[in-house]
Amino acid sequence: MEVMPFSSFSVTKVPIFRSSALSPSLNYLPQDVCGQKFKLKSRKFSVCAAASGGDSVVTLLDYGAGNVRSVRNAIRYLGFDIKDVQCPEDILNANRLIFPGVGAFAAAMNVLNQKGMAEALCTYIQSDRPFLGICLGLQLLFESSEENGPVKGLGLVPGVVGRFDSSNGFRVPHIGWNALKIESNSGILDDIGGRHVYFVHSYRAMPSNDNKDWISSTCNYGDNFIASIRRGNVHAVQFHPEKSGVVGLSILRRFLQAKHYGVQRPIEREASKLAKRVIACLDVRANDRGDLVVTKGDQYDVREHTKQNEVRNLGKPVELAGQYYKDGADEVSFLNITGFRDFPLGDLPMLQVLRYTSENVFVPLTVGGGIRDFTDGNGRHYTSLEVASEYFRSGADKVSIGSDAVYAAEEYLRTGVKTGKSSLEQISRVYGNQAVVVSIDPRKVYVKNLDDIEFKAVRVKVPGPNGEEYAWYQCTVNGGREGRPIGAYELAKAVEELGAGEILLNCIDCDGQGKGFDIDLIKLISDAVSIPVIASSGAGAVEHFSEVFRETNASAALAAGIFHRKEVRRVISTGTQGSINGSHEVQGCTHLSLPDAALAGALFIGLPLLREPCSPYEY
Ligand code: 1PR
Repeated sequence: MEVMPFSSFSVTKVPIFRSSALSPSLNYLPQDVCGQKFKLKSRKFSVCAAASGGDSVVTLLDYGAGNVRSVRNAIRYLGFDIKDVQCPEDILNANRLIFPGVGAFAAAMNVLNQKGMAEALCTYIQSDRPFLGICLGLQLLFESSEENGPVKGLGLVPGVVGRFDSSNGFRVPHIGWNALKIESNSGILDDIGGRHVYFVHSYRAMPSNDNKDWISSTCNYGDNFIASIRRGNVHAVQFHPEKSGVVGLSILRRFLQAKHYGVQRPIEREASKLAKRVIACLDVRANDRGDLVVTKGDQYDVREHTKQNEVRNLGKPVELAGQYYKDGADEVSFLNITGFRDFPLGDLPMLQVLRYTSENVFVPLTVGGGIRDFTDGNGRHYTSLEVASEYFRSGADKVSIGSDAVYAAEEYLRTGVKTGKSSLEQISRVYGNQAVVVSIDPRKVYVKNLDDIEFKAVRVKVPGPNGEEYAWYQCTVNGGREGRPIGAYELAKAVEELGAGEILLNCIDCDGQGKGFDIDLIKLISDAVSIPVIASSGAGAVEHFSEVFRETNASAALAAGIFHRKEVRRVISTGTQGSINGSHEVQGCTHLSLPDAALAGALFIGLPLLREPCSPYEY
């Protein structure tokens, strides 16, 4: 196969291997990382004939750049043990290797180069040893990436990794659930059919003549992009099998067992459009006895209106999260609602909740509350980045920032300067903006005239108590306790610029009321930004979900009370576990074409068909 030259440097092909057992296309590599010209540490690597570890051992390449806990949990859940790569020889000695790339392309390549692992990886892959790259672990196999670059990759697969184009209305990052178009015999995807898998990424590799022999599936998000590649025993996927529920676990298991694939003909099917997500939210706090409980407020008041005035206790966080996962939630969010006043790293139970939950919940987990710089009672200072890192290490895939993002946005709008020091900027720089959600807690303020207010206001569908036709949405901090001089619109635009990857848009007025989402607010914000917006607060009936997806450009809808009160026992999954023939799919800015009734029907309580048939995905 010809290796395409790419703009930043020229590629000269050099023979690396002479083994006739190798696929011819693996005999030549660009002379960057895997060749002689950019020698790393000039070792002579060879793959051990008798690889180490038994059949139940998986070697994991975790170069320490982020959260690979979910991958670990999924591997263990499937009954395999993990051997961590400590040195390049561990790669060469692996029986099967999983490389869950996380973080930024350049940082990952730096680590791989510095540790001599890039060369070992190339050697291992060229020898057609069992390999599975995940997300960045797929991108790194290509020649280069435009992410903060161009930056050279391993150069095993022809092509340049580029950013999704958001100018055509597609929100970047691409976050959510898609079905794939199987392009060739993928082996590990043999059973996937029209089922959805979870993506979260801003960069992607595109199909071309030069890499077409590698491509096993593609997906579409504005452009056609490569969803997976396969050559022999070498696989890599852009999506996250470890976060794709039972379907993802099945893909992982096929790779780990590596016995049953390779015989089935791919099913002809187009890739799906991005599905709207439904997120189950658990507001968590310590009750008056100090136990961490799931609670739920009415307009943020979480205390019972009784003599004792106790915190409303709706159950145990780990149990409820597990239940919602089983019921088909596309994602689960924990909000540590008193995190603004307690120090979250002192709140070890919350970290434990994350650890236990992530052992059995294989869809994305978000955690929020208390992400800010903090000095504890002993004078030890913790940065917000350290707080977030602890959350990621404990199993979170995304963190959500509330109050601190408001302060950062105010500062940015006042000075016009991005200091790079806010929690939002720091965390998104290190973990990527797809890992940072900003949670907005606005309160509706009615006004008579647009001129009465300096913030963006909307004409409301239902006039205010004194006949006001307009309203603006005032941001609050500290769990709604303090109003700030900034509107939700101004905040959303500012945090997008500062590096937020997603917006969780609550509404204090609607919270817990069960009367539906605030459509005016959600339309205002989802039209204003090009990152995904999660509509939150007010869901009380299945129709409210269809309404918010039909009337606004929200990418996801989050609810709490409706699930806790068991009014909708099955989570209304549009993307994943409960995908109903892809019927809820919507693309970019276009609206749901599905009639309300059909969606509402699909969202119906306890509808057993919401789950895919267990076989062949049962364990
Ligand atoms: O400011 O960074 O410490 O973050 C605190 C986080 O805790 C924020 O995300 C904030 O939204 C949340 N929070 C603080 N106080 C409360 C409270 O309820 N007293 N909960 C609170 C926010 C709102 C939603 C809720 C939806 C759906 N809860 O998350 O789950 O409104 O509810 P519904 O479907 O029942 O209507 P920081």
